[in-house]
Amino acid sequence: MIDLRSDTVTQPTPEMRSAIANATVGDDVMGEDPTVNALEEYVAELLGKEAAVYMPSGTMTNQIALRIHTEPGDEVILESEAHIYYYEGGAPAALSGVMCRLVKGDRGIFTAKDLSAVTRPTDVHFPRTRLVCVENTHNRGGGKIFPLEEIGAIAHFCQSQGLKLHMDGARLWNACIATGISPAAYAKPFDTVSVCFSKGLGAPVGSALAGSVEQMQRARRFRKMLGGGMRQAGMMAAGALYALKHHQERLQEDHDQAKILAQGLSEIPGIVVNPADVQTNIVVFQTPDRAAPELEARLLEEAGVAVFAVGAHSLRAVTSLMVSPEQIQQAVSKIAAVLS
Ligand code: TLP
Repeated sequence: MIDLRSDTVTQPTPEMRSAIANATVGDDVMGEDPTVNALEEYVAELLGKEAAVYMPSGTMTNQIALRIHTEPGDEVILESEAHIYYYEGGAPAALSGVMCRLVKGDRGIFTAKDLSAVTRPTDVHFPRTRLVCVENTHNRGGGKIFPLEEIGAIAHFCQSQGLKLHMDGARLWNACIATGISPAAYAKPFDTVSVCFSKGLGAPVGSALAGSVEQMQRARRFRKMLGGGMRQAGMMAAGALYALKHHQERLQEDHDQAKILAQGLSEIPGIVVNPADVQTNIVVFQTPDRAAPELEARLLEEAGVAVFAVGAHSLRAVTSLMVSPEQIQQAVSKIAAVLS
C-alpha cells in the first residue's frame, strides 16, 4: 500500500528506535524524567518561550491551551476549518465550555481585518472574547503557511483588544523549513504554541505546549486532570528529541515530493489541483465529477493507494518519510488508471 493518508502514519526509524531503547527515564509526573525534561527545555528554547510541557497528543496541547486561557462561557475565535474546531471531537465545548466564533479564511488564512470584523465590544449581552487561534500550517487549507506579516498584524490587534493568541503549530516545523523562518520567530507573537512530534517529524507519540512559566504550571495541572500525566514518558520523549535533532531538515524532501505529486495529479483528467498552491507536505485535490468518499474506497481497493476524502469532492494526500519518490510516481500512475 502507498500510504498518503497522513504524516501521522510515520514509523520510527531504526536510529530513532535505538534512541528510544537507550533513553534514561524517571517518573515524569514527579518531574523526574530526565529525557522529558530535556525535551521540554529544548522545545522551550527552540520556540523562545519560558517553558514547555510534553503531552500525549496535539489535541491535548490545543485543548489545554483553550482551557488555560478561558473560563466557561468565554468565546474563542478560530478560522472556520481550524483543526481545533473541526477535528477535536467538540472538545472546546466539552472541556472548556467555550463558544467558538468562526472567521472564514482563504485556505485557512485570515487577516487582522477579518478578525476585527467579528470582534464585539464589551457588553453584558455578549460572551467575553478571550482567545484567537491560528493554525500554521493549515491542515484543511492544504498545508498553507500563515504569513508571518499577517500574524504580526493579528497579534497587534489582539494586544489592542486584550485577547490572548494561540498557535496550533502541529506542522510549524514544515512552515519553518519551507520559509527559512525560525520556530522562535513564528512563535514570538503568540502567548502559547502547540507543536507535534508525531507528524512529519516521525516520532511515535507526543506534542508540546509552550508559553510562560505561569501558563505552563496551569497547563500541567489540566494535563493531570485529563489523565495526560505519564510516568516513564522519556521512552516517547526520546523519539521526539531524536526527531527534532535529525528529521527537521528532511521535511524539505516531503515538500518536494508533494509538489511532484500535485503536478502529476493536475495532469489527470477529472482531477483539479493547482501545484502552485502546494507549499508544504499536504496536497488537497478536487474531483468535481466524482464523490470523494467513493473514490477514496476505490483507490484503496483497486490501486492500493490510501488517501483521505476531506469533502464531498475533495481528497487529501500527504507526503512523509513513509513514501519514497518512486512510490509518488507509482501513486500518480495508479490514480490515473483508476480514473481512466
Ligand atoms: N491531524 C490529523 C487528523 O486529526 C485530521 C491529520 O491526519 O492531519 N492540529 C493539526 C493542525 C492537526 O493536523 C492535527 C492532527 C492535530 C492538531 C491533532 O494532533 P493529534 O492527532 O496528535 O491529536
